Amino acid sequence: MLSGPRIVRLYDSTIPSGNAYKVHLALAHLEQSVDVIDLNILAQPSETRSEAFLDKNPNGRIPLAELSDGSFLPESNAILLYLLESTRFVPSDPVERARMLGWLFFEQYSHERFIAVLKFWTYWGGLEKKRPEEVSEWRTQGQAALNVMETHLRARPFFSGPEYGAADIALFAYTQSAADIGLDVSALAELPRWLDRVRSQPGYVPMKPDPLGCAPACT
Ligand SMILES: N[C@@H](CCC(=O)N[C@@H](CS)C(=O)NCC(=O)O)C(=O)O
Repeated sequence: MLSGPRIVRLYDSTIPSGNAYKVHLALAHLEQSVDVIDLNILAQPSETRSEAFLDKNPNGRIPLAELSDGSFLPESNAILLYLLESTRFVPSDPVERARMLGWLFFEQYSHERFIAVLKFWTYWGGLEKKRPEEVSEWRTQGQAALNVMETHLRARPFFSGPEYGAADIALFAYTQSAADIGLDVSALAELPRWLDRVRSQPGYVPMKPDPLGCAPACT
């Protein structure tokens, strides 16, 4: 990690959040621990929308890191990079580092906003409340993101350069649930191998389980 204020607290949610899990997995690899505060994001309104929380993160979302200087750092991939910069989990070669950043941006723009959202509504929100066209768009775009990952993995073992690192952590968080929420991974040979490579990294910790187990969409 760079020299700078330490992360002392992580605002997480009571239900499993892949975005918060990214930070937990990075902390586990670094053998660090922080205080955790779990907020109820299923409450109406979500506890992340209270005035007190919005003062900390005007975007009203977890994960949120609290730093030792009293300031706050939102956005899972920004927290990930802050924790892992200058460690073996971020390439030092400028081009490899930029490519790794590319995968962090891909994760947020082309992957998370479809697969994470589909996962949330499948397990927790009630998919039937959403318009079928919207759900179908999440599935199409989520599947497309998995295909892009598969293509990359045919040539390289990881997304963070030659070694496992920050982009692998970010992409693993929701990709691990793709099959459970009904995305079709049967034609993707490299993706499951990469999931196993991530699970076999020293210090790997699993995400807290979805209490409902396999979602209705995959039965
Ligand atoms: N781009 C953000 C997304 C964060 C996000 O969507 N958080 C969800 C939980 S995974 C949340 O806080 N939802 C509660 C709400 O929107 O009120 C990140 O990567 O950290």
